Amino acid sequence: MLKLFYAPNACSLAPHIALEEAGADYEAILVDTKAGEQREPAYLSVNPKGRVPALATEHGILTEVPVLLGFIARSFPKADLAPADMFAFFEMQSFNTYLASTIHITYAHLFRPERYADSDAAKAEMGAKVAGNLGTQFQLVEDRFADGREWVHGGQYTVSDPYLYVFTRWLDREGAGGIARFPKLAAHRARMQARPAVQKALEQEGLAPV
Ligand SMILES: N[C@@H](CCC(=O)N[C@@H](CS)C(=O)NCC(=O)O)C(=O)O
Repeated sequence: MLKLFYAPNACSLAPHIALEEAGADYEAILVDTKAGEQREPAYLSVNPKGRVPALATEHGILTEVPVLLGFIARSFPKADLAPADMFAFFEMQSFNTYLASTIHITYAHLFRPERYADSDAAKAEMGAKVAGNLGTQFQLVEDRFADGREWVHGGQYTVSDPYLYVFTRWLDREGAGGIARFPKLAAHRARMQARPAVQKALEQEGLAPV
């Protein structure tokens, strides 16, 4: 059985939702990142990077959200969570990688400033840039929806949608700038929260819709 190592409201919520959408048989294992469990030997033996998520599969352990999402989509083809066309599949991977390598890292400057700076002044300066940088980065995503599409890649719901949902949830956090400036992303977030799979994953993580 698949095992997903997750922390509530972390980026691991994306594969958590994807597993629900896929109807997968899986176990969700809580890693208490607030208590530092991700840096303890037991979890480091699962993921030496000391981060969630990790997905234990019959082949071995996978890490990195875009990889988990691609794996889930390919493992449960009947759920139709990724485009069948090869080029469209890699366009989806491109979008997911942008979220991981750019938008997630911008948030890290706000939530984990100690990773990048020591002095309070430097941390504050970095944090003050986050809402503006997220503004530029999310605007590119908002623009995709200008044609009236329902989901990130058009009419097909894919694993990019739960991944985007995680990061639009975080826009409500202090210093992130809010979602009001992105009406189409706000509508996408509401559509996501109407899905039973999303509601189930939120409930399992002890989270409320936003
Ligand atoms: N590049 C990784 C990032 C994973 C990551 O940073 N996870 C965060 C939660 S969203 C985490 O485990 N934070 C705990 C920590 O930094 O100690 C991925 O996309 O999976």
